[in-house]
Amino acid sequence: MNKTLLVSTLLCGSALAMTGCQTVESQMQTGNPLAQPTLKSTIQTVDGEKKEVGQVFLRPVDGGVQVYGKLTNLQPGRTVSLHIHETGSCDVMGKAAGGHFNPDNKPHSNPDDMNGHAGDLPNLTANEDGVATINYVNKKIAATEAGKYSVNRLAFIVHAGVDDYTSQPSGNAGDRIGCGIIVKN
Ligand SMILES: [Cu+2]
Ligand SMILES: [Zn+2]
Repeated sequence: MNKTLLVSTLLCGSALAMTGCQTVESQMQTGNPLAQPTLKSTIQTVDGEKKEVGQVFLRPVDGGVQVYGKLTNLQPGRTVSLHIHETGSCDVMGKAAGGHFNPDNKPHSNPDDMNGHAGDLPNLTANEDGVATINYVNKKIAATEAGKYSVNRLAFIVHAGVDDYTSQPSGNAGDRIGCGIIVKN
């Protein structure tokens, strides 16, 4: 930790120095490419094997949360869907993760629709190596440790099929094939 950051952090505890505290926080909110992810998830198959099939990170950026990482071990060219589900459990072949994260009681929709589930995310297509990358700014969640929109301790679910962004309650996305609990980085 450099000296400036250390000083700012120490000042955060003082009511007389809130400006210094906000400076550190606002640095994290500006999309600074050096800002570290605050949350992460290791995606595993939902079968007993629990093979690692992806890594996804989350960090606050301007206007939302950057969700970025990759899924691996997919059939080349295959399109799968990914959501944030409301319960941080991968038990019962991923079913224990429940429905899509939906703190404002909205319908399932296109991830860019502000009137849709907070946990909705874009479909991902695997390249010739079976790797699908995600790099998406979700404007409806928080990468904070707690709070109404925090996704800490929730779960990513990978589905075998394509999300049609329309069918209720979950886009007719098919079987759950991967799952990862979201934890503090
Ligand atoms: Cu899902
Ligand atoms: Zn949804």
